[in-house]
Amino acid sequence: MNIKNNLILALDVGSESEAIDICEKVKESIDTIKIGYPLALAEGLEIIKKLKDKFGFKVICDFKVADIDATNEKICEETFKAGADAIICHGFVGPDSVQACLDVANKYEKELFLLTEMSHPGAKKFLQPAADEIAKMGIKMGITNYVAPATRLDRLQDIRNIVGEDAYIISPGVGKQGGDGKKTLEISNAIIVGRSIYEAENPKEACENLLK
Ligand code: U5P
Repeated sequence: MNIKNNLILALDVGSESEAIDICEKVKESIDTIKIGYPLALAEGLEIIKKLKDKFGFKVICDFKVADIDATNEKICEETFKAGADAIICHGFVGPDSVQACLDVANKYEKELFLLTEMSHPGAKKFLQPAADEIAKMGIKMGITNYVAPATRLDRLQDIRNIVGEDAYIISPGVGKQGGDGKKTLEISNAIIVGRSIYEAENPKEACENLLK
């Protein structure tokens, strides 16, 4: 995925009007947004096409898909049908569940991101011990896109070492969660930033400061 300025906006706002307002303010710096449950549950999946049509953005759906294969398939179908360019799935559910997501992404000629280790402190308890194996599974399955944390650069580097330089890694956790954008981009291909942009008094300036 080609992401302008290697910066993805996590648009976790609660309404279409807030979403449009933020997008208007940052559209010069950003061409890729990540939509998760907050906005999708508030406004429905139609919000994907609305934002794509209005701003020409690429949309990554952060639905952290984590069900049995048959259900994952249905979730991915609905998401790509609604216009998503990519979807994020969990890896801990194992290869059959992830393969179902990969098959649907391939069918739509869209992209799948495999979530390895999450960025919050609680991820250390269950997910971190499994994350290297999840990344190895992804490589074995031919997955080229990964999500790995900006909050633990040592772990981000471990995951980079496993998936290799050709893999595309996007990293959440910059700003509010404590991660440093510049250091993260020495390892990752793009950073995901939410609150530090959309909660800022001046989101446009927040974006520009991040890009500096
Ligand atoms: N996100 C994480 N960590 C992960 C995976 C996804 O923070 O391991 C998502 C959050 O759900 C949010 C965004 O949408 O990335 C980070 O937002 P913020 O902390 O910059 O506000």
